[in-house]
Amino acid sequence: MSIKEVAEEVITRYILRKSLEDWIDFVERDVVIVGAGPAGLSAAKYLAQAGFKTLLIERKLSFGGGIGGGGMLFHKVIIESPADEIIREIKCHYEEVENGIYIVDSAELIAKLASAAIDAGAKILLGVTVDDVVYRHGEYGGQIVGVVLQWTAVTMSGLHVDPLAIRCKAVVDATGHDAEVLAIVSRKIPELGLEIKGEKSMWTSEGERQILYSTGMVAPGLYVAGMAVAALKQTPRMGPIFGSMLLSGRKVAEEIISRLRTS
Ligand code: 48H
Repeated sequence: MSIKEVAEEVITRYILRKSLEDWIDFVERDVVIVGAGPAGLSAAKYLAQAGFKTLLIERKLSFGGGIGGGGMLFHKVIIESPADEIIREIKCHYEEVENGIYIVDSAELIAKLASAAIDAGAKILLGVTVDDVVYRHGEYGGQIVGVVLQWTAVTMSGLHVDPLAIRCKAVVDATGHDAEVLAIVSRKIPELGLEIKGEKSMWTSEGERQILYSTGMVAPGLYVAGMAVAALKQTPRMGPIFGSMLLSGRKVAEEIISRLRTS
């Protein structure tokens, strides 16, 4: 077997050309989701499935967020009903250990969720950090209309490099415990009235219920899903159970779909 010879400049040329073609397409999106954890991946799957141009931006070079850590690094996470509908949809293997309580391998859940989002048409950018939003103030008040991006490597280096921005109709904060996008908005756009109070100590069932209840729009153009909801609403953490994360992603997608279709 002879392996095809590929010149170095050919590799460079195609990577640059094809990446820039994609980036030019990313400049205007229907929805930008920040954070490729369980909530962000689930939201991306449902939004892309509904035909919306969906971009998922992840700071790290891998997706899955907190799923990979399982429960204290043991490689399993719990899912409870009705989120089993979602794990069946993405064809993730599971075992029902008690009525309505399911256990899955964390690595498989990451892979199947990401694959479902990508197959539905969502684009995922790794190694990119959202470090601000784009904001407009008009006659009817303020609105988030985009996000500001920087390479994670640049943010880590401390170099002063001005970022780029992209425009979208909806931004979802799915950044987990720190609710990073909401924290930026709370600091820089106080007139939107967002305050990050921080999550409460563990109370699994109440935490799961309240995440789902409070998922949705928090300011015009800005939505929250997953653990970021707990940081905003000061609701309890829940440990390594992921039903509400998956359902929160689906709920935020449904709300955005319905708002964008009627606007
Ligand atoms: C780009 C960013 C930025 C940024 C962060 O932490 P996650 O897994 O978040 P969720 O809400 O999908 O899931 C939470 C879950 O994993 C968890 O922690 C639970 C259930 N905890 C319970 C408990 O009791 O502790 O994923 C967020 C992702 C991560 O991959 C971050 O790297 C990424 O967002 N991210 N990406 N720009 N500014 N900030």
